[in-house]
Amino acid sequence: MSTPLYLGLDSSTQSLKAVAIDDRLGVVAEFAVNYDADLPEFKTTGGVHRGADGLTVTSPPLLWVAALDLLFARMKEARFPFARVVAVSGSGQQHGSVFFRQGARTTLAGLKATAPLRDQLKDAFAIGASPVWMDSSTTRQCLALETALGCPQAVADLTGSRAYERFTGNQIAKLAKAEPAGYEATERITLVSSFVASLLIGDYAPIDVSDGSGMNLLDIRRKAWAPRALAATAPGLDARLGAPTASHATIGRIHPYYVGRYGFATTCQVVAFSGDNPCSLAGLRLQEPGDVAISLGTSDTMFGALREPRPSASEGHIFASPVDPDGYMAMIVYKNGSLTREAIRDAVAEGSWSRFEALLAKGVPGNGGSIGFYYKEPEITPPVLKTGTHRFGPDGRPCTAFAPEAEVRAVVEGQFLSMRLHSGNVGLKPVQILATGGASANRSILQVMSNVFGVPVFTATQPNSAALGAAYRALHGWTCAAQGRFVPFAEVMKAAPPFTRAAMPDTKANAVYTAMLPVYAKLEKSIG
Ligand code: XUL
Repeated sequence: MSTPLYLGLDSSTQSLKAVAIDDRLGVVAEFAVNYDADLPEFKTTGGVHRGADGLTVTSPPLLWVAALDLLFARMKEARFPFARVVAVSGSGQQHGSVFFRQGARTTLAGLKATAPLRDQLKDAFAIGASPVWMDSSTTRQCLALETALGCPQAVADLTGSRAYERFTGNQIAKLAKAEPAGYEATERITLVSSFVASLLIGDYAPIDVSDGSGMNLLDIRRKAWAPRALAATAPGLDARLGAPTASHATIGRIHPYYVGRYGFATTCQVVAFSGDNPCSLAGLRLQEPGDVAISLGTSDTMFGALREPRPSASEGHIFASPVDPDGYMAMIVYKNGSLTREAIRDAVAEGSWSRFEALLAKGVPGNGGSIGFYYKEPEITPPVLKTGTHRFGPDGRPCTAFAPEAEVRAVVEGQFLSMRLHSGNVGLKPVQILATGGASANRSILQVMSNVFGVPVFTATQPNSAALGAAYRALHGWTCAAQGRFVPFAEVMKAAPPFTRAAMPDTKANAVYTAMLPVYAKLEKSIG
């Protein structure tokens, strides 16, 4: 008999991807649909529509519906063996929401394989424009939630994050007021993740606790909706959200629509979908506290597994873990990542990475006491609205310029010192770091990372970590269901290939950074 396959979908901002793995965790197939290019009739740019106010950002949910059929059609054309898929799970861009109209549940249940999903679901939405994570139009609602619960830290203590504009509760609060008829007609609100899961099972799929932590509505300790947050958000919300589920739960079998149209097996299980960041945590196999990833991309992100939640009003987010019902994950996002490093490279290293590395090698760990803060973009961590560069000499006094080698070292060291400082504040204590994203190809940058944190740094080469994580989670959920118990994620991941070691810490350099950290923290405060 042919071996079983596990399918992971990733409904991201710009595309829908699929990654299939076998039971030895090898990737056997990858497919993608790009929204702008492949479904131009929805007229999206980067998968979204931007409002005239510059703050509102939405996507049509019917686009995500059409993309699912297109993706499966492409897979069918390529003779993808749907019949071998024993479990599917998925990832969705976090925070986005879909408003199903009354009666949509019946429509979902009655899907017919003879017509495309988009024809059958065109009237299923009470609100036609789904807010997505890029939306920042809900500052008023955020303030209202923080006032209702007491203060930003009180919201963080309860829900894992202070009130953020993109978080779903605040988006719902806005729409309930702005589109009362639409809200009134709404039977179920899903996240993007549980929306795609709903399409697959032909029923309203529950929101999993991990993606649900990005709503400012979930009590992250009880892993249930927080009544006080619901009450401060919109009337009748509890019934519209349905009960949240554990992330590894099997939520149903695939609907006959997919059996008839694409050849899935009737027994194919659907495991709860989750958010893209939680799925990336799974894709990078970060399951033990101390397992941390740093993604060096356009914006830098640091996330990792945690035992105890320690939410902060000014630093990042705490989500329930997607792979461990007793665990948590922390995520810290930086706006100034690669673009800022590149700006320094262009300014002092003639636009060349090898020149940049040579300059970095010229200096010493700790930069002789010179410290720089480079806010090319308004920064998220710590919150700094005013862009600009702040340089401090070894005496702690501001200075206007550094020599090229000090400038290069200051930007790299500063970014990692900031990560060490702020991740420490939310309880992340790296034991090892997995570096991903474009800039992780740069060995000298990884060496500084290793020295600042004092831990080994590894690299992961598999792109699409969210889709891969969804496939891993399909296998994990399926294994738990098959064994009738919670099987630790690590046990299921045993066959995965090891990551490549890229840097080992230099103890002396690490001691220099440890001594530098309080100085860095003080200077950061002075400019914030
Ligand atoms: C996380 C966030 C984004 C989205 C889209 O809080 O807003 O990372 O998940 O990728």
